[in-house]
Formats: sequence, structure tokens, C-alpha cells
Amino acid sequence: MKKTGAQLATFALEQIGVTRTFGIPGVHNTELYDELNKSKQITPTLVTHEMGAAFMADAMSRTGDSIGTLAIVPAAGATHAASGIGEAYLAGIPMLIISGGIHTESGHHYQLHDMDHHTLLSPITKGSFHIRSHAEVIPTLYAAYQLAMRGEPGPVFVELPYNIGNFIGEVESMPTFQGLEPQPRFDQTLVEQAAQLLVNAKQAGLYIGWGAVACEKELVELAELLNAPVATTLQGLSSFPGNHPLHTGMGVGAYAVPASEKAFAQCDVMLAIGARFGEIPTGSFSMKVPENLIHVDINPAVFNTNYPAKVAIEGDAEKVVPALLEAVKRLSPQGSQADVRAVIAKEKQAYRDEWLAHDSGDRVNPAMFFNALREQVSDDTIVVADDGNHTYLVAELMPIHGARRYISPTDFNAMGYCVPGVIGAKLANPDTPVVGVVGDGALLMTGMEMITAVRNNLGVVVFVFSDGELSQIAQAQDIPYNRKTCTVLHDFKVEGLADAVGAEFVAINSASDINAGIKQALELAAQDKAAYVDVRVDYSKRTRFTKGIIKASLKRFALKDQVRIVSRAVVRKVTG
Ligand SMILES: Cc1ncc(C[n+]2csc(CCOP(=O)(O)OP(=O)(O)O)c2C)c(N)n1
Ligand SMILES: [Mg+2]
Repeated sequence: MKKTGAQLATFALEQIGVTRTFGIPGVHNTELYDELNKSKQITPTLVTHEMGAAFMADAMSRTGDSIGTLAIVPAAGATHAASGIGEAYLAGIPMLIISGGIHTESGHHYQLHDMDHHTLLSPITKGSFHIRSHAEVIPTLYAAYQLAMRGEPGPVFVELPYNIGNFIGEVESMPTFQGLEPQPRFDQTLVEQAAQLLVNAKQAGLYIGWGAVACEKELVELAELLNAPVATTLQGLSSFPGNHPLHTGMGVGAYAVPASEKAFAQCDVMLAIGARFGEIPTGSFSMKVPENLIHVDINPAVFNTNYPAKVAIEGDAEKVVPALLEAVKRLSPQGSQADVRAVIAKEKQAYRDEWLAHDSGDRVNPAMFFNALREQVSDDTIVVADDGNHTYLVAELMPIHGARRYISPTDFNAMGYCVPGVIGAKLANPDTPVVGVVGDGALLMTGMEMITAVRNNLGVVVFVFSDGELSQIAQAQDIPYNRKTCTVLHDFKVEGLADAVGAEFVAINSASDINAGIKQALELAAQDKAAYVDVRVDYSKRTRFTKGIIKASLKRFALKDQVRIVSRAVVRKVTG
């Protein structure tokens, strides 16, 4: 049969369940865009910048049922999208990136957008494919999907050259997709060993990452059986319900909330699932992990890297966790005798009270804001953060009540995620409330993308934490430098941005505006209107995370550098 590459690609994408693509068309892929537009299943979605497209696709994969997919132009489209591809890669999020490619048979050099994408993207993709013939289009996309979804998920790049995408070629058949191959099996004897360790523990503790996001029910049961406190990574904040009495917070130690520090103080066996002990959730590797570490992950490369494991179980958490739960049950565990729940409840309350007691002057106290937000949004609301001080405020002060209800940049740590992330999450979950919390600096990166929400009548709310600074870095500069080099922003009017993109605008200037401001914004969202809310936030109190991580980082310096930094700080404190 005779088909264009664009027709074949659209068929393959339909077969693997793609519902949306994100990107900006160019001469190399207008034929693909035309086919996508004709598809009954797929909606091609125009964005403002390909970085936004990649963050939207990432958010769709994190919160939805179909794989986030990009349809972009070669070269400039790929480099613009690279931030979002990198974020997905380090976070283990599946993504398909389909770019056009130069004409492979024209004989011409110096064609438009001519570059080697495969080398450029190799460190931030699981693999890449350069399609060479019409017959390869469908099998290549199936192979790319399989690669993106199996093992630790991640982005996969496919280049569809101009002459294949746009021109007709001969194919023998259009094979249907036969489904993903199963994940590899795990070793049951290791599961039995892990169960024994957990049951023999004086105080077991759980440390949960995004890799366990599909195991909420079993993890709750396991934690309850063992009477074990549960901490999460930043990315995995939603992998265990934040309102469960055994939930403590992000990380374990002095950089974590006090509930996490105290409840884990006696922990002698830790079960880590779908977490790889990266820098952020371990407080710059200051987290203390007991010798008896049971580490479950689908990616064996994470074992024994930062923390040695007593038992390492390679496997899909969705399979391993139920098996582990059954194995623990068979051993009739007594569970820890400590009153873990009381400690957690008391420490959580004390920490919240400490924040509420902080004098924020005429600005908005973050704890008051998050108390009100938590009260006004439903349990299933998806919260999207960006990267900055506000991220850790969310982590410490905004309990997340359900799986996949919190997303943000983490290890790759690309600012600019929130606004497109909100859009991707809303497109994937049209009936679920979606709210964003973004710093004013990150807003300047991708805030114009809100026009995509307006164009698609998406009822979303983005709360802008306006403090006038790139605060997470300004705070880190504070003590060692006593200078805010390049971290003070120029005055910026969120209202002007809202006006420019056609979004609604709400202002929360002080404590008395909080309840009404949140209510008004949520009401606008319920009427399918996108709203920016300018929150004049008070950042004068540091998060535990920021204080902890600054200390932990300083400790890692050699003595001569510590002396240099401390002396400079003292001199500058005196001389200004
Ligand atoms: C693309 C990118 N550039 C720079 C950074 C470094 N960085 C991390 S947090 C941060 C400050 C963010 O400022 P803002 O968005 O205003 O959030 P705030 O910390 O004030 O809440 C910066 C500059 C980064 N993570 N990503
Ligand atoms: Mg800021």
C-alpha cells in the first residue's frame, strides 16, 4: 500500500494510545501536523516554546494515562525542548519526541535545521532512532514506545526525515501494536530476606520515591503492619498520602521536617523503594541511612552507589511491593512498639505552629497560605510546583493527599516547569482541579505559556510567589557572601502578564486576602478560566530544607575553604 510517513506515524501513535502531541510545526513536519489534525484520537497542541511542550508532555506522562509526546522541528525545536527532555530523563518519565529531519536523499548539504540530534540528545534520552524508510516508520515507533516504557522509563527520540514524512512510499502492511512486553521478573528469595529483616527490626522506616507511585495501597498496609514512619523523596511526595498518620515528610534528618527527623531517629532497618538517594531528597547526602538498607528499584545502577544496601531487589515496584507485603504478612509482624504516630502528629503540629507564629509583617505568611489552600482544594487536586524556595515550602507545608497529585522538577532541576506542567496535567485530567505554585523568577521563563491554557479553555490556577528575588539562590548567597549577586529581579507586574495572555488576575497582598483570593481563583478555574494569582509572599523565614542543605554543603568543603568562606562572611558582615 502507498502511504506518507506522516500517515504511518499517525497510525502508530494512535495504536500506542497517544492522545495529544505538543510542539510547534515547521517545514519538516507540516504533513505530520496535518495527519495528526485529521486523527480522531490525537489532538496536536500548539505551544509557545518547545521547552513548554516538553514540560507539558512530561506532566501528561506523570499524571495521565497516555505517553507525553512531542512533535517538533529539527535543530531549534530539539534544543528548545532539551530542558524538558532532560527533566524527564533524570526523573524516569516516559516521553516520545518525534522531530522532523533533513531530506536524506536530496544530495544537498547545509539544509535548514541540519544537525546531529542523536549526539546532542544522547545523554538525556534512553535511545534515539533515525528512520530510513517508509517500512521502518511503524516498527520504529513501537520500538521507541517499548524502550520509553520498560525498565526505568524515559524519553526516546525519533527523527522522521522530510522525504519520508512528506512523501508517499510503499509499505507491505500496517501492523497493529501488540502491547508492551512484560517487565522482567524479580528474585523472590530476596523478597523473603527483606521481609525477615523488616519483621526483625526494632524500628523499620520506609523511604519512598516516584518509582513506587503506583503502590500507595500496599505501602499504607505495609507501613501500618510494621508501624513504620514513611518519608518520601521530593519527586515522590505523592507516593504516600501526606495525611496518613505515619507520613513524616520529605527526607530524613536535620534538613527534613522535625517529624521526619524524630520519627526516624531509632530506625534500624530502612526500606527504600523507587528512590535512588539523589542530592535533593538526601539533603546533599547528609541523610543517615541504617546499615540494614533494603533497596528496591527497577534500575540496578542505583544500588550501592550513595548508600550500600544489605538487600537489593531489582524489579518493578508494582510487582515487588505486593510480594513483599505478602511475605511480611506471612511472618506475622509485631510492628514497632514505639508511639510513632504520636511523635509524628506532635512534631507536625509544632512545626506548623512555629510557621504560623512567624511574623510576616504585611506580607503573606506561607503557612497561612498553604493551610487555606489545603482547606479549599479537594484531595484529588494536582499541585504543580516549579524549582525554588517555594518548592520546599510546598514540600514542608502542603500535604499531598493522593498518588500523582504532586509534580515538579527535581534532579535535572529546570526552572520553568510549573506553568507548562499545569497545562499538561490539566489536559491529561480535564475533570481534576490543577493548581500551580511558581516563583517569580521561574514565571519569567515560561509564564507566557499560559496563553496555551487560555487558548484551550483550561480552568487552572497558578499562584505566583512574588518575593522579587531568585530566592532559593539568594538565600544560599546570604551567609557566605552577604551579597545578592544577580538574584534580585527587576520589578515585574504579574497583572500585566495575565492581561497580555488573556488570563484572569487575582491579587493576594496580605493575610486578609488569602481565603477570598484562593476562593475567587478556584471559582474562575471552575468556569474553565485560567488565572494568575499574585501572592506577595514573605520569605523571611527559611525552610528546614534550605537551612539543612546549606549546612550540609558547607561541611563538605575542605577545612581551608571553610575557613575562607567563614572569614569572608565575618568580614562582610562587619564591613557590609
Ligand atoms: C534553568 C535553571 N536556571 C537556574 C537555576 C538555579 N536556581 C535554582 S532555584 C532558583 C531561584 C528560583 O527563583 P524563583 O523562581 O523566583 O523562586 P523562589 O526561589 O524565589 O521561590 C535558581 C536561579 C535552575 N534550577 N534552573
Ligand atoms: Mg522568587
